[in-house]
Amino acid sequence: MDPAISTNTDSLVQLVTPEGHRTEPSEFSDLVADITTSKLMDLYEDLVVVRRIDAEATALQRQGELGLWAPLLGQEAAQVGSARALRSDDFVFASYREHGVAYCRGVDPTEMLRFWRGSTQSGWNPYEYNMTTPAIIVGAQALHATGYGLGLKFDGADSAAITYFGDGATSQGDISEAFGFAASFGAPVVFFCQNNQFAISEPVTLQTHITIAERGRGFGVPALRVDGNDVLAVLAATRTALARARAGGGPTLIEAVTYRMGPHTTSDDPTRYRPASLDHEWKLKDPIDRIGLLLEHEGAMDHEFVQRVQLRADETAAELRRGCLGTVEPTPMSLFDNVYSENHPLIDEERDNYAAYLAGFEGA
Ligand SMILES: Cc1ncc(C[n+]2csc(CCOP(=O)(O)OP(=O)(O)O)c2C)c(N)n1
Ligand SMILES: [Mg+2]
Repeated sequence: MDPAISTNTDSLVQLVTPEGHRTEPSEFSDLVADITTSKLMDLYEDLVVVRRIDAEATALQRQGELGLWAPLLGQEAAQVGSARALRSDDFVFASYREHGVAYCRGVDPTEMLRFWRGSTQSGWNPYEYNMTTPAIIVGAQALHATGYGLGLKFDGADSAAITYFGDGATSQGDISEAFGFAASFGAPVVFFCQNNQFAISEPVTLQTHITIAERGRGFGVPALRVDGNDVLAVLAATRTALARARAGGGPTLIEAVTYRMGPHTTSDDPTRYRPASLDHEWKLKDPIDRIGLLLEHEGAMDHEFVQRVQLRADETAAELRRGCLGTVEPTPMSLFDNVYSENHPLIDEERDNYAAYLAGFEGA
């Protein structure tokens, strides 16, 4: 691209370098001054446990126990850092990849899997965790968050909505509409974009010639670019955006620059479109390694702590596997339940037809 027309001048907010060193103090580091060593250790544990949940779910899919899984490998810091900035009364509108956010909201890992196993049409009860179930329609959830945010404003509530979507989603009309609407009406929404560099096989460089942050600004949404593999920077950026929303300042877009280290889903083979050199480049920016190194530099990475985290990850993975294998599958006929709150002639007809179809297998 011609540098003369490039407006890509945004720098990244970073508080911890990939080598595990803190950057110079800044307004952002002030925002996480309360993160003591022990709180940093908790964040590290979150990152490790979330990666383990993801690895176990990927393995379950490979073993035929799940129909599909959308791995988050590499995006742990973006998810944990943002989710740990939220209050329980904030509402999360997620895409299909936010297992780390769901974990931080308290969703039971086995509850996360049921959707991917095809054992439920949706997932958990959104009101139990103030988090929606996975949205497959790319970008749609940003509109839902905007509408919810406006509702909060009308109610005079001081909570906020946050919506997660990818880099590719910013090419969808839904995201543009959500940006425009939220900016015009001052909706208390945090637009959290995980720019993981790819939309399936499409690189972000093809999606946009300006930064994603600038896409938001074009609609009047103030935007921040943050190192998405730096859990502290993400926490600081999300805190700022939430504070703005709560104070009546309207929406903020956070572009968390990260990398999807694995495939788009378990049905995808990234070696078909992604050079190994790019994987290698990003491996050096691993979100878990850098906090591990920081803790090591600060003398907190002792044997006891490492063991504790390992045990927690192992226990969570074992529980998830037990829960998945122990799923009580719904009966085929339950497919027709809860479509409408009352009987509906079309559903009644389809139910009868399907029962007759199933009866055809009896004695076969
Ligand atoms: C409206 C719509 N169009 C296309 C798809 C198919 N699709 C599923 S995921 C995806 C790519 C999304 O990429 P991105 O927004 O970067 O999110 P990521 O998967 O990288 O987290 C596409 C095109 C869809 N689910 N919904
Ligand atoms: Mg993407």
